[in-house]
Amino acid sequence: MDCIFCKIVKGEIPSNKVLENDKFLAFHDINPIAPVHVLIIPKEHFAKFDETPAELMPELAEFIKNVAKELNITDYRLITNNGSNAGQEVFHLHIHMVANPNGKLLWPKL
Ligand code: IU
Repeated sequence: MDCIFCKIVKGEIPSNKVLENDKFLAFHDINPIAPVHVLIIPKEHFAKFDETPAELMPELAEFIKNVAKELNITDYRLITNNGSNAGQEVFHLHIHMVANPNGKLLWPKL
């Protein structure tokens, strides 16, 4: 499958990794919109949020919390764009984690 995030998972395209386990990967967005902008993805390909099994969500939530710990941030915003009209451009589920460790997060939307 010609999916850029699957290629990142396989290591065929380099990424600036934050955290990884057997099921999930977090890496810095190449085009950050905030001082911290990390993408969190399942290693398995699901095109978007509503195609992702609900059973995966508890583990995904735990992983997201561990990413915040790894980044040493407590305040952050999570966003997933579900579908092109919502702004989704890469069709492999990803959760945006955006934060400003030095103050208020001034970016209202992606
Ligand atoms: P979106 O929710 O699908 O619009 O977000 C896609 C994000 O993936 C966007 O913020 C891009 O900057 C980011 N990205 C990336 O980090 N590395 C890539 O190789 C590609 C996109 I293509």
